[in-house]
Amino acid sequence: MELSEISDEKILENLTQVGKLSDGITIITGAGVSKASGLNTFRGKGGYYQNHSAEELASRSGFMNNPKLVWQWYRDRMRAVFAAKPNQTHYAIVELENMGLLNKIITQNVDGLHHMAGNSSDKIIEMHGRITESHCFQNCGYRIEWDHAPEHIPVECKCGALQRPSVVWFGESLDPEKIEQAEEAILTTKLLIVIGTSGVVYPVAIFPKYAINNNIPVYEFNTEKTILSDYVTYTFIGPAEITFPKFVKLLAENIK
Ligand code: BV8
Ligand code: ZN
Repeated sequence: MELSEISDEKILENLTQVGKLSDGITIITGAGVSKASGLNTFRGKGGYYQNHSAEELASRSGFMNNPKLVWQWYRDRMRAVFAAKPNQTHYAIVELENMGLLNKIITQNVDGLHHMAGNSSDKIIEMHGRITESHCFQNCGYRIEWDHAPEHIPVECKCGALQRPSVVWFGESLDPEKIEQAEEAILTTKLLIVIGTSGVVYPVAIFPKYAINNNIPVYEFNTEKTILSDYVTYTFIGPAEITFPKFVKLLAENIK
């Protein structure tokens, strides 16, 4: 439903004494948050996975099978990330932190735009790593922090093996510490907000269900309904860069 279709009272009813939400809002972000910064999404119309399957592009077997194809994909994305700037959704999340309402951001995005927008690093859990870093595919220990996209691909490691992007691929486990931090954030939050994610990738896809099962209100911001929409408290349909700043403004006006 449109943000405008719901009365302010209704939107705020789950947020009794908004002022008491201090550090009480946890946010899960996905690729839809960075769309307005010129970065593509993975699924749906025009998404990255339209021409090549996720396994071909974002798995160890896909990399071993065709490292050049995978590095081509990551190099294109790195070029776009280095040119990208945060958008109104990122800045509205910084505003939430400045208002003392932000618990954590659990992001699936690897573009670093939450940091660039100005959120504190200790508020950001990058569940799937960072696209601007790479490390040795054979784990020799050599890592690269990139400030530009690589010219020559596939990128070779000093040890003679290949470098690989420091992101989490399908079939790879996430950093257990990050999972623990995220679970802790969900269970201590008073409101979970899910922005710009199709909600299909685990383990992050579990967290909204955790919240629902623990009677924590979940507000979703997306341009369309998702697999989560039937479970969440409200789904605000529209581009998050428009709808989410409006929501934050409503909160700011109601902080007691
Ligand atoms: C793991 C690399 C343990 C990083 C990616 C069967 C059942 C359940 C689970 C599994 C299963 N089989 C396998 C699994 C596990 C698997 C999984 O979840 N598979 C799913 C797909 C079935 N998960 C894993 O393997 C994870 N590891 O579980 O470890 C393990 C170990 C061994 C074996 C099994 C398990 C690892 C997951 C890491 C995936 N990495 N890519 C990179 O290159 O970035 S996938 C990719 O999807 C990205 O990581 C991305 O972060 C993630 C989520 O995508 P979204 O962010 O949601 O983006 P998407 O395009 O899908 O959606 C965008 C949304 O935005 C849309 O809804 C759109 O409407 C909306 N939108 C667009 N514009 C806007 C907008 N919204 C608002 N405003 C706008 N303007
Ligand atoms: Zn190496």
